[in-house]
Amino acid sequence: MLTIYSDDHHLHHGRCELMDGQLMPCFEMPSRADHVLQRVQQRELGPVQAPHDFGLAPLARIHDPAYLEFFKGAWARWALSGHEGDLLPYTWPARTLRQVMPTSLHGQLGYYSFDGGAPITAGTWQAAYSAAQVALTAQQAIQNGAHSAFALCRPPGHHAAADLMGGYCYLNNAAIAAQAFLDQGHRKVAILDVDYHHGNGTQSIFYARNDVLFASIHGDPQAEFPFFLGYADERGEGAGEGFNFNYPLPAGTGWARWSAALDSACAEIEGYGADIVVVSLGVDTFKDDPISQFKLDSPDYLAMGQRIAQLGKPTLFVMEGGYAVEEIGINAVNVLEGFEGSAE
Ligand code: OKP
Ligand code: ZN
Repeated sequence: MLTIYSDDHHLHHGRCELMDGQLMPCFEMPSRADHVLQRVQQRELGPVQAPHDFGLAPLARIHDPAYLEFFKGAWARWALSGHEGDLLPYTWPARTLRQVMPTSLHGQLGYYSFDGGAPITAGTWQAAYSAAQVALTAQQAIQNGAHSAFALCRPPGHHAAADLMGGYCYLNNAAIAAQAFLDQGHRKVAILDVDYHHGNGTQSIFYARNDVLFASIHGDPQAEFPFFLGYADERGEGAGEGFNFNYPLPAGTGWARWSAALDSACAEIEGYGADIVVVSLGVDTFKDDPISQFKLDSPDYLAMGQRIAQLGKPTLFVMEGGYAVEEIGINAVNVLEGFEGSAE
Protein backbone atom coordinates (compact mmCIF):
# COMPACT_ATOMS: atom_id res chain seq x y z
CA MET A 1 0.00 0.00 0.00
CA LEU A 2 1.24 3.47 -0.92
CA THR A 3 1.81 5.88 1.99
CA ILE A 4 1.82 9.66 1.55
CA TYR A 5 3.77 11.56 4.19
CA SER A 6 5.20 15.06 4.70
CA ASP A 7 7.83 16.09 7.25
CA ASP A 8 5.97 19.40 7.56
CA HIS A 9 3.98 17.96 10.46
CA HIS A 10 7.02 18.70 12.66
CA LEU A 11 6.24 22.41 12.20
CA HIS A 12 3.22 21.93 14.46
CA HIS A 13 4.14 21.27 18.06
CA GLY A 14 1.74 22.75 20.60
CA ARG A 15 3.18 23.23 24.07
CA CYS A 16 0.32 22.51 26.45
CA GLU A 17 -3.28 21.55 26.85
CA LEU A 18 -5.56 21.82 29.86
CA MET A 19 -6.25 18.40 31.38
CA ASP A 20 -7.86 17.76 34.75
CA GLY A 21 -7.22 21.35 35.80
CA GLN A 22 -3.54 21.21 34.94
CA LEU A 23 -1.43 22.30 32.01
CA MET A 24 -0.02 19.14 30.45
CA PRO A 25 2.26 18.68 27.44
CA CYS A 26 0.10 18.22 24.31
CA PHE A 27 -0.86 14.58 23.68
CA GLU A 28 -1.01 15.34 19.97
CA MET A 29 2.77 15.46 19.40
CA PRO A 30 5.12 15.06 16.40
CA SER A 31 6.52 11.70 17.55
CA ARG A 32 3.09 10.17 16.83
CA ALA A 33 3.52 10.45 13.08
CA ASP A 34 7.21 9.56 13.33
CA HIS A 35 6.30 6.24 14.94
CA VAL A 36 3.72 5.46 12.28
CA LEU A 37 6.19 6.24 9.50
CA GLN A 38 8.85 4.09 11.17
CA ARG A 39 6.45 1.15 11.35
CA VAL A 40 5.37 1.59 7.72
CA GLN A 41 9.04 1.33 6.74
CA GLN A 42 9.91 -1.50 9.11
CA ARG A 43 7.00 -3.62 7.82
CA GLU A 44 7.75 -2.68 4.20
CA LEU A 45 4.13 -1.73 3.68
CA GLY A 46 5.00 -0.08 0.37
CA PRO A 47 6.47 3.10 -1.08
CA VAL A 48 6.39 6.33 0.91
CA GLN A 49 5.94 9.46 -1.19
CA ALA A 50 5.77 13.20 -0.54
CA PRO A 51 2.54 15.06 -1.30
CA HIS A 52 1.83 17.16 -4.39
CA ASP A 53 0.49 20.67 -3.89
CA PHE A 54 -3.09 21.04 -5.08
CA GLY A 55 -3.38 24.55 -3.66
CA LEU A 56 -6.21 26.04 -1.61
CA ALA A 57 -9.11 25.32 -3.95
CA PRO A 58 -9.85 21.76 -2.73
CA LEU A 59 -9.66 22.98 0.89
CA ALA A 60 -12.16 25.73 0.09
CA ARG A 61 -14.61 23.06 -1.16
CA ILE A 62 -15.02 22.11 2.52
CA HIS A 63 -13.89 25.09 4.56
CA ASP A 64 -15.24 28.65 4.66
CA PRO A 65 -12.73 30.85 2.75
CA ALA A 66 -12.84 33.43 5.56
CA TYR A 67 -11.94 30.68 8.05
CA LEU A 68 -8.99 29.60 5.90
CA GLU A 69 -7.86 33.22 5.62
CA PHE A 70 -8.13 33.70 9.40
CA PHE A 71 -6.25 30.47 10.19
CA LYS A 72 -3.50 31.23 7.69
CA GLY A 73 -2.88 34.69 9.13
CA ALA A 74 -3.54 34.13 12.83
CA TRP A 75 0.03 33.42 13.95
CA ALA A 76 1.44 36.53 12.23
CA ARG A 77 -1.15 38.69 14.03
CA TRP A 78 -0.23 37.05 17.36
CA ALA A 79 3.53 37.39 16.81
CA LEU A 80 3.13 41.00 15.67
CA SER A 81 1.74 41.83 19.11
CA GLY A 82 4.95 40.47 20.66
CA HIS A 83 3.75 37.05 21.75
CA GLU A 84 5.82 33.89 21.61
CA GLY A 85 3.65 31.32 23.38
CA ASP A 86 0.96 29.28 21.60
CA LEU A 87 -2.15 31.10 20.49
CA LEU A 88 -5.12 29.54 22.32
CA PRO A 89 -8.77 30.63 22.44
CA TYR A 90 -10.53 31.28 25.71
CA THR A 91 -13.99 32.74 24.93
CA TRP A 92 -16.63 31.14 22.72
CA PRO A 93 -20.00 32.44 21.44
CA ALA A 94 -22.08 29.92 23.42
CA ARG A 95 -25.88 29.95 23.77
CA THR A 96 -26.75 33.37 25.22
CA LEU A 97 -24.02 35.18 23.28
CA ARG A 98 -24.18 36.60 19.77
CA GLN A 99 -22.65 34.96 16.70
CA VAL A 100 -20.86 38.14 15.69
CA MET A 101 -17.38 38.59 14.24
CA PRO A 102 -15.32 40.81 16.55
CA THR A 103 -12.29 42.63 15.19
CA SER A 104 -9.80 41.38 17.79
CA LEU A 105 -7.66 38.30 17.24
CA HIS A 106 -9.02 36.56 20.35
CA GLY A 107 -12.59 37.41 19.44
CA GLN A 108 -12.15 35.96 15.99
CA LEU A 109 -10.33 32.91 17.35
CA GLY A 110 -13.24 32.22 19.70
CA TYR A 111 -15.63 32.57 16.77
CA TYR A 112 -13.65 30.06 14.71
CA SER A 113 -13.10 27.39 17.42
CA PHE A 114 -15.14 25.18 19.74
CA ASP A 115 -12.58 24.30 22.42
CA GLY A 116 -9.14 25.17 23.75
CA GLY A 117 -7.53 22.02 22.39
CA ALA A 118 -6.18 23.35 19.10
CA PRO A 119 -3.19 25.62 19.76
CA ILE A 120 -1.86 27.72 16.90
CA THR A 121 1.94 27.84 16.73
CA ALA A 122 4.28 29.42 14.16
CA GLY A 123 4.09 26.33 11.91
CA THR A 124 0.53 25.15 12.50
CA TRP A 125 -0.92 26.50 9.24
CA GLN A 126 1.87 24.98 7.14
CA ALA A 127 1.60 21.62 8.92
CA ALA A 128 -2.19 21.49 8.56
CA TYR A 129 -2.04 22.68 4.94
CA SER A 130 0.48 19.94 4.13
CA ALA A 131 -1.64 17.31 5.93
CA ALA A 132 -4.56 18.23 3.68
CA GLN A 133 -2.26 17.90 0.64
CA VAL A 134 -1.17 14.49 1.96
CA ALA A 135 -4.83 13.41 1.99
CA LEU A 136 -5.40 14.83 -1.49
CA THR A 137 -2.31 13.09 -2.89
CA ALA A 138 -3.41 9.73 -1.48
CA GLN A 139 -6.88 10.45 -2.89
CA GLN A 140 -5.35 11.04 -6.31
CA ALA A 141 -3.55 7.68 -6.19
CA ILE A 142 -6.90 5.94 -5.73
CA GLN A 143 -8.50 8.13 -8.39
CA ASN A 144 -5.75 6.88 -10.70
CA GLY A 145 -6.58 3.25 -9.98
CA ALA A 146 -4.97 2.14 -6.71
CA HIS A 147 -7.26 -0.03 -4.56
CA SER A 148 -6.03 1.62 -1.36
CA ALA A 149 -3.71 4.31 -0.02
CA PHE A 150 -2.63 5.64 3.37
CA ALA A 151 -2.58 9.38 4.10
CA LEU A 152 -0.29 9.73 7.11
CA CYS A 153 -1.83 13.03 8.16
CA ARG A 154 -0.83 15.10 11.16
CA PRO A 155 -2.41 17.17 12.65
CA PRO A 156 -5.63 15.14 12.49
CA GLY A 157 -8.83 16.53 11.02
CA HIS A 158 -12.12 14.90 11.96
CA HIS A 159 -13.15 17.42 14.65
CA ALA A 160 -12.68 20.38 12.28
CA ALA A 161 -15.94 21.72 10.79
CA ALA A 162 -16.36 24.09 7.84
CA ASP A 163 -15.41 27.10 9.99
CA LEU A 164 -14.30 25.64 13.34
CA MET A 165 -11.06 24.26 14.74
CA GLY A 166 -10.90 22.18 17.92
CA GLY A 167 -9.93 18.81 19.37
CA TYR A 168 -6.38 18.99 17.91
CA CYS A 169 -7.91 19.53 14.42
CA TYR A 170 -7.79 22.49 11.99
CA LEU A 171 -8.51 21.21 8.47
CA ASN A 172 -10.71 18.18 7.88
CA ASN A 173 -8.39 16.00 5.82
CA ALA A 174 -10.90 13.15 5.35
CA ALA A 175 -13.71 15.50 4.30
CA ILE A 176 -11.43 17.33 1.85
CA ALA A 177 -10.45 14.00 0.26
CA ALA A 178 -14.07 12.78 0.15
CA GLN A 179 -15.12 15.98 -1.63
CA ALA A 180 -12.27 15.57 -4.12
CA PHE A 181 -13.59 12.11 -5.04
CA LEU A 182 -17.03 13.61 -5.69
CA ASP A 183 -15.58 16.50 -7.68
CA GLN A 184 -13.71 13.98 -9.83
CA GLY A 185 -16.81 12.06 -10.80
CA HIS A 186 -17.70 9.68 -8.00
CA ARG A 187 -21.31 9.73 -6.84
CA LYS A 188 -21.29 8.17 -3.37
CA VAL A 189 -18.55 8.26 -0.76
CA ALA A 190 -18.79 6.58 2.64
CA ILE A 191 -16.70 7.90 5.53
CA LEU A 192 -16.12 5.34 8.26
CA ASP A 193 -14.73 6.99 11.40
CA VAL A 194 -13.11 4.47 13.75
CA ASP A 195 -11.34 7.00 15.98
CA TYR A 196 -12.25 6.78 19.68
CA HIS A 197 -13.81 10.25 19.50
CA HIS A 198 -16.88 11.18 17.50
CA GLY A 199 -15.97 12.93 14.25
CA ASN A 200 -18.19 15.93 14.91
CA GLY A 201 -16.55 18.05 12.22
CA THR A 202 -17.07 15.49 9.49
CA GLN A 203 -20.65 14.81 10.58
CA SER A 204 -21.53 18.50 10.53
CA ILE A 205 -19.99 19.05 7.10
CA PHE A 206 -22.05 16.32 5.45
CA TYR A 207 -25.12 16.23 7.70
CA ALA A 208 -27.58 17.57 5.10
CA ARG A 209 -26.10 15.68 2.15
CA ASN A 210 -26.75 12.26 0.65
CA ASP A 211 -23.60 12.02 -1.48
CA VAL A 212 -21.51 11.27 1.61
CA LEU A 213 -22.59 8.69 4.17
CA PHE A 214 -20.98 9.18 7.57
CA ALA A 215 -20.67 6.34 10.10
CA SER A 216 -18.78 6.77 13.38
CA ILE A 217 -17.99 4.35 16.22
CA HIS A 218 -16.91 6.20 19.36
CA GLY A 219 -17.01 6.77 23.10
CA ASP A 220 -20.52 7.80 24.19
CA PRO A 221 -20.63 11.62 24.06
CA GLN A 222 -22.65 11.61 27.30
CA ALA A 223 -19.28 10.86 28.91
CA GLU A 224 -16.66 11.71 26.30
CA PHE A 225 -15.27 14.52 24.19
CA PRO A 226 -16.71 16.16 22.07
CA PHE A 227 -19.81 15.81 24.35
CA PHE A 228 -22.14 17.88 22.17
CA LEU A 229 -22.46 15.67 19.08
CA GLY A 230 -22.27 11.98 18.28
CA TYR A 231 -25.53 10.63 19.75
CA ALA A 232 -27.31 7.69 18.15
CA ASP A 233 -30.41 9.72 17.23
CA GLU A 234 -28.44 11.98 14.86
CA ARG A 235 -29.48 10.48 11.53
CA GLY A 236 -28.94 13.40 9.15
CA GLU A 237 -31.32 16.13 8.00
CA GLY A 238 -33.05 17.22 4.80
CA ALA A 239 -31.56 15.39 1.82
CA GLY A 240 -29.04 13.89 4.25
CA GLU A 241 -31.64 12.21 6.44
CA GLY A 242 -30.79 8.53 6.79
CA PHE A 243 -27.15 9.02 5.75
CA ASN A 244 -25.57 9.57 9.17
CA PHE A 245 -24.91 6.73 11.61
CA ASN A 246 -23.50 7.04 15.11
CA TYR A 247 -22.50 4.09 17.29
CA PRO A 248 -21.77 5.47 20.78
CA LEU A 249 -20.27 2.81 23.04
CA PRO A 250 -19.53 2.74 26.80
CA ALA A 251 -16.18 2.94 28.55
CA GLY A 252 -14.53 -0.47 28.73
CA THR A 253 -15.73 -1.56 25.27
CA GLY A 254 -13.52 -4.34 23.85
CA TRP A 255 -13.29 -6.00 20.47
CA ALA A 256 -16.48 -8.12 20.75
CA ARG A 257 -18.74 -5.14 21.23
CA TRP A 258 -16.72 -2.78 19.05
CA SER A 259 -16.64 -5.19 16.10
CA ALA A 260 -20.43 -5.69 16.32
CA ALA A 261 -20.78 -1.94 15.80
CA LEU A 262 -18.31 -2.17 12.90
CA ASP A 263 -20.45 -4.90 11.33
CA SER A 264 -23.51 -2.63 11.60
CA ALA A 265 -21.65 0.32 10.10
CA CYS A 266 -20.36 -1.87 7.25
CA ALA A 267 -23.89 -3.12 6.56
CA GLU A 268 -25.06 0.50 6.16
CA ILE A 269 -22.13 1.28 3.86
CA GLU A 270 -22.95 -1.80 1.76
CA GLY A 271 -26.63 -0.90 1.55
CA TYR A 272 -25.70 2.62 0.49
CA GLY A 273 -23.66 1.31 -2.44
CA ALA A 274 -20.62 3.51 -1.87
CA ASP A 275 -18.14 3.89 -4.75
CA ILE A 276 -15.33 4.75 -2.34
CA VAL A 277 -14.65 4.31 1.37
CA VAL A 278 -12.65 6.89 3.34
CA VAL A 279 -11.57 5.63 6.77
CA SER A 280 -10.85 8.18 9.49
CA LEU A 281 -8.22 5.98 11.10
CA GLY A 282 -7.77 6.78 14.77
CA VAL A 283 -6.18 4.10 16.93
CA ASP A 284 -6.98 5.76 20.27
CA THR A 285 -9.37 2.84 20.87
CA PHE A 286 -6.26 0.99 22.13
CA LYS A 287 -6.38 -0.39 25.69
CA ASP A 288 -3.39 1.68 26.83
CA ASP A 289 -4.35 4.96 25.18
CA PRO A 290 -3.76 7.70 27.78
CA ILE A 291 -6.92 9.72 27.02
CA SER A 292 -9.41 7.02 25.98
CA GLN A 293 -11.49 4.26 27.56
CA PHE A 294 -11.84 1.42 25.04
CA LYS A 295 -9.95 -1.87 25.31
CA LEU A 296 -8.88 -2.89 21.83
CA ASP A 297 -5.61 -4.83 21.65
CA SER A 298 -3.03 -4.78 18.88
CA PRO A 299 -4.23 -7.94 17.05
CA ASP A 300 -7.75 -6.48 16.93
CA TYR A 301 -6.50 -3.88 14.47
CA LEU A 302 -5.61 -6.63 12.01
CA ALA A 303 -9.19 -7.89 12.25
CA MET A 304 -10.44 -4.32 11.80
CA GLY A 305 -8.54 -4.00 8.53
CA GLN A 306 -9.82 -7.40 7.38
CA ARG A 307 -13.44 -6.42 8.02
CA ILE A 308 -13.04 -3.12 6.16
CA ALA A 309 -11.46 -5.00 3.22
CA GLN A 310 -14.58 -7.18 3.00
CA LEU A 311 -16.48 -4.12 1.77
CA GLY A 312 -14.50 -4.63 -1.44
CA LYS A 313 -14.28 -0.90 -2.18
CA PRO A 314 -11.33 1.34 -3.04
CA THR A 315 -10.32 2.61 0.38
CA LEU A 316 -8.47 5.71 1.50
CA PHE A 317 -7.09 5.55 5.06
CA VAL A 318 -6.61 8.96 6.69
CA MET A 319 -4.69 9.11 9.98
CA GLU A 320 -6.57 10.67 12.89
CA GLY A 321 -5.91 10.08 16.64
CA GLY A 322 -3.93 7.65 18.78
CA TYR A 323 -1.87 8.79 21.76
CA ALA A 324 -0.16 5.65 23.07
CA VAL A 325 2.88 6.79 21.14
CA GLU A 326 4.90 3.57 21.43
CA GLU A 327 2.09 1.46 19.96
CA ILE A 328 0.47 3.86 17.50
CA GLY A 329 2.62 2.58 14.63
CA ILE A 330 1.92 -1.07 15.34
CA ASN A 331 -1.81 -0.51 15.65
CA ALA A 332 -2.26 1.77 12.64
CA VAL A 333 -0.15 -0.40 10.35
CA ASN A 334 -1.96 -3.51 11.61
CA VAL A 335 -5.19 -2.08 10.17
CA LEU A 336 -3.46 -1.50 6.83
CA GLU A 337 -1.86 -4.96 6.79
CA GLY A 338 -5.13 -6.60 7.79
CA PHE A 339 -6.78 -4.78 4.90
CA GLU A 340 -4.08 -5.76 2.41
CA GLY A 341 -4.05 -9.38 3.49
CA SER A 342 -7.77 -9.62 2.76
CA ALA A 343 -8.25 -7.29 -0.23
CA GLU A 344 -8.90 -9.01 -3.51
C1 OKP B 1 -8.68 14.16 18.95
B1 OKP B 1 -8.88 12.92 18.12
C2 OKP B 1 -8.40 18.60 26.94
C3 OKP B 1 -9.15 17.40 26.58
C4 OKP B 1 -9.57 17.53 25.18
C5 OKP B 1 -9.55 16.45 23.16
C6 OKP B 1 -9.48 15.13 22.51
C7 OKP B 1 -9.26 15.30 21.06
C8 OKP B 1 -9.08 13.99 20.36
N1 OKP B 1 -7.14 18.26 27.42
N2 OKP B 1 -9.42 16.31 24.56
O1 OKP B 1 -10.21 12.53 17.94
O2 OKP B 1 -8.11 11.79 18.53
ZN1 ZN C 1 -9.61 10.55 18.90
